[in-house]
Amino acid sequence: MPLVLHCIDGSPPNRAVYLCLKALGLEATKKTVNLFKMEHHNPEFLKLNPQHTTPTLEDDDFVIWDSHAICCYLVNKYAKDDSLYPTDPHKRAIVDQRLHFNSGFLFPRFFNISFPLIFLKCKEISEEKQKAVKEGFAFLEKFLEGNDYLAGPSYTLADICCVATVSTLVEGLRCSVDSYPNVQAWMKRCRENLPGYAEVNQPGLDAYKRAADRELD
Ligand SMILES: N[C@@H](CCC(=O)N[C@@H](CS)C(=O)NCC(=O)O)C(=O)O
Repeated sequence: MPLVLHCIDGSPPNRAVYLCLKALGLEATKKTVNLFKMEHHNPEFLKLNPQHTTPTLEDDDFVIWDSHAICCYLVNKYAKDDSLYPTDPHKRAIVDQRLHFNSGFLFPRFFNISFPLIFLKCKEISEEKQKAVKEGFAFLEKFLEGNDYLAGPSYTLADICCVATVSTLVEGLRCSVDSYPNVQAWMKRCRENLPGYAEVNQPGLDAYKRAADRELD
């Protein structure tokens, strides 16, 4: 079971996979893909993933990318129980909805701010982009009504994937969650209860924050 993860610590979807590996008690050999040096366009990497995104996972000769797909694959193949990704169709559908919410709604709103800021040195974060993030936080606030976690009373892949994005918006890009008490309480719960949060989410998040601070200060 030699898992190899092509990754970069600062990026939220990469840290979602780190959190998933921790929650499953799995180890992967990390191979850093330095996006600043355009290593994701190296021919060897493009052979693995023509879409040139990190994270990309190799499991023997099987290759899969997209953090959500990777996390689901890891649980389907290696989990000892279904707590992270329930097999009950209704419970799984809710987790899936939150995963698609992160993939199709929240992360793109992070990316719209992050890419111009970090890679194009465009320091202006427009009102419109900030409003788009707040819209995402408002939805999360609703999802969390009556629930400790995004898909029910215990953490799942939904929390793992979303918290990697949300923590980067809040701590890295200074997006305020002051008006979203459920989101604030959920972030605290994730920090305290997701296995390995301090070990595998926080350092990459801190590195991202340093890079963002250089542009925002
Ligand atoms: N939906 C994808 C997003 C992956 C993504 O955009 N990764 C960025 C880093 S945050 C990347 O590697 N970008 C390089 C590129 O798109 O060329 C996922 O969840 O894995």
